[in-house]
Parts: sequence; structure tokens; C-alpha cells
Amino acid sequence: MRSDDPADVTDRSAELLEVLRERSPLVQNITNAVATNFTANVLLAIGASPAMVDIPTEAEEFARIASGVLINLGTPHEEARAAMPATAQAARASDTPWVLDPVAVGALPVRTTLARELVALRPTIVRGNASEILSLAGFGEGGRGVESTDSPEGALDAALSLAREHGAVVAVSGPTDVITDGRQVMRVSNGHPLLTKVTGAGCALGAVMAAFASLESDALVAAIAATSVYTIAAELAAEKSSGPGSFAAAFVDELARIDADTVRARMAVA
Ligand code: ATP
Ligand code: TZP
Ligand code: MG
Ligand code: MG
Repeated sequence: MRSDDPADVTDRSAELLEVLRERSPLVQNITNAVATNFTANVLLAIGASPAMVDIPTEAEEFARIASGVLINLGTPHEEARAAMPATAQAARASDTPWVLDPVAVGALPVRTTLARELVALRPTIVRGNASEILSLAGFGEGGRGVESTDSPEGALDAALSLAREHGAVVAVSGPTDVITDGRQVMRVSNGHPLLTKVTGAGCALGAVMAAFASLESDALVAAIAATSVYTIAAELAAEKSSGPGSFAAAFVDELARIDADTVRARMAVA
């Protein structure tokens, strides 16, 4: 398989969805108070097994047995902040892939310092909106709170720089997601604007990336597969919903229903 060949990546993404359903990876989340419940439901729907294990000592122990780990800085309370570096180190030491979501980094000071510390611990994937990726790379001042004020294309140089410096895949979300390992740059154009009207949609995508990264050692392919399955489910959900509330419920339903043939037919990667 060539990870820069859209046809190969499409086939592999469809296959990975089936592998995920067979293996039901255990995904550990240190995530925010807003997105916790939605994230767990998204993981269950797609076929993974969520565990919100986020206190010191327990979190680092769990990272050794989890299939994948998400560290999300959305509401970084003291206990979670204390647990994050040791969990990242334990994940690295035990070859558990881990995803960093630097929510609102640049806009706020405590998490900006913490994110710089965590990114140096070599996440497998850094997932964020364009403003977050720009400021984590030292190129910008952050967005408007948790919301992006930049475009993924405008964050491409920042994503390349972060990827090369830290050996991570960097996934920048938006209308078209830009995903790079520092060499190849791939774009996923699936999705629906209603995803921006459900809080935690970006956060839950990070957890889904942790699930896919546990199944595929090429983190670029894992991030593309996660984004594609997620955003195709959003397209299908939008067809059945009348606004953000019904969309959120339909989205969870479509994540549970989506199959490999649908991924092959609808995936828009280039
Ligand atoms: P923010 O912090 O700005 O709310 P986020 O962290 O929630 O961002 P998003 O950029 O909203 O993350 O991305 C979440 C998902 O929504 C991604 O899968 C992305 O592809 C999708 N998405 C975001 N904006 C759009 C859009 N305008 N059209 C289609 N899909 C979108
Ligand atoms: N405030 C702190 S974290 C959070 C909010 C609203 C959730 C952000 O979720 P997302 O996935 O970035 O939209
Ligand atoms: Mg959002
Ligand atoms: Mg976000």
C-alpha cells in the first residue's frame, strides 16, 4: 500500500473500519468536561471501547494496557494536568499510540505551556483546528477561545513544521482536512458544516484517531481513515436531520451503521 495513493488509502481505510469492529480497541481518554459523554458515545458507536481514565497514577498505568490514548486540553483541571505528561510517557514507552488535541492553545496561557511540554513527548498524531496548529508551531496567537479563526490551508506550513520537528502526523480539521506526516500532504474533503454546531465534534475525532492508530502503524493512513469514516458518517447524518440536535443523534447512529462499501464509495481523499 502507498500512503500517497488515494486509491490505496481509500481501500485501506475501508478495511480498517472492519478491523476496528472486529478488535474493538480500548481507547483511553483524558479529555474535557464538555466533550466526555459525546466522545464515549462516538467511540462506542463506531465499535471501539472507551475509558475515561484521567487521574494521576491510574492514567499512566492504564496507558500501558490501552490500545490508544487521547490527551485533550479542553478543560485542563489540576488533576488531569498532573496526569498528562506521565501518561504520554507511559504510552510512548509501551508503544501505545497517543493523540494530542491542543484545544484553545495560543489563546490561553496554562494550556499553551502544557501543550509545548506534551508535544515534546512525541505524540503519534497531533489533531487540532487551524488556529491551534498555528500557535502550537509558534506561528500564531490562537483562535477565538476553542474556535478556529484560520483555515487549514493557512496552517499547512505550521503543520509541516510541527510534524518534522516532533516526528508526528499532524491533522488540521476544517471544511477540507489537511493531514501530513511532514513529507506527504493529504486532504480529506468529506464532512458537513453541522459538525461545527455540535460541541466536542473535533474532540471526539481525536479519540477516533487514537482508535485507528492502534490498528495501523502508518499514522498518516490512520488519521486519514479516522477522518474519512467520521466525516462520511456526518454527511449521511446531515441528510436525515433538521438541525444540530437531531444531527448529533443521527451522527451517532450513522457511525454505528457505516460500512466498508460506503467508505469506498464516498471517500474524497486527494
Ligand atoms: P473548533 O475548535 O473550531 O470547533 P474542532 O476542534 O471542533 O474545531 P473542526 O474543525 O470543527 O474541529 O472539525 C471537526 C470535524 O468537522 C472534522 O471532521 C472536520 O472535517 C469537520 N468539519 C469542520 N468544519 C467543516 C465544514 N465547514 N464542512 C464540513 N466539515 C467540517
Ligand atoms: N470549551 C472548552 S473545551 C470545549 C469547549 C466548548 C469543547 C470544544 O470542542 P471542539 O471539539 O473543539 O468543538
Ligand atoms: Mg468544534
Ligand atoms: Mg477543537
